[in-house]
Amino acid sequence: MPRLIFLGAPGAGKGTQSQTLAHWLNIPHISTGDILRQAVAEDTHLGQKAQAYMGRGELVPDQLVVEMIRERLGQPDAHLGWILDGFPRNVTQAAFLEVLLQEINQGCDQVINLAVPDDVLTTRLLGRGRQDDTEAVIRRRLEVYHQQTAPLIHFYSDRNQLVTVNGDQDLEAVTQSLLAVVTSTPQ
Ligand code: B4P
Repeated sequence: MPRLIFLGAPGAGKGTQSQTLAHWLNIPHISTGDILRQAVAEDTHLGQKAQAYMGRGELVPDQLVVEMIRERLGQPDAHLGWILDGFPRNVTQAAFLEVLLQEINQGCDQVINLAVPDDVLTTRLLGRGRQDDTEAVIRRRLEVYHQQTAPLIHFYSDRNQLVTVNGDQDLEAVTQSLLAVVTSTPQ
């Protein structure tokens, strides 16, 4: 069963596509954004801490997110495969994940970068209209992406794990491109 990481800017379609792929491959879809939004909705201790960062379009502090991932990857349904959507988001988180995967004797098969131009991202996010999809917050999220998350493209290409897929196609075409990549890799 594959273990996949989805990289991409906000609105690149990580959530949309990784949900489809996880269903197709019958593996858990682990979205840090979804876990954090649920924590906010349930007003947990984590949610109370995360809310302000998310509302400003900033990354939630690493120590909160890495503990969330450690706990989630330790659950029984994650032993055979997973898709990580929205994690890692910076080099610190990527380094943590490498150590964690060694500790739990797992590897990552592929890192998929969904590439979409910034102007398309903004249009998509404004159309979605989630609480953090206002113009000012989207601008900040894109800045944070370019400063903190985009360096992961080099991090993973240096490790020969990166595959880039054109995310600027209609939903079905992106899914087909992803399936072609995932099913062509021996697991
Ligand atoms: P996320 O939940 O990860 O959200 P995202 O990056 O904005 O969206 P995604 O790329 O998944 O877009 P989607 O498929 O939904 O993060 C939210 C916040 O949580 C962050 O800003 C941060 O504060 C916090 N956070 C999360 N992970 C963290 C971490 N590891 N560390 C610290 N903080 C963290 O698509 C968007 C829209 O585009 C949808 O409306 C969709 O329908 C549309 N769309 C998708 N593909 C399309 C296509 N091919 N054509 C047309 N429309 C398309």
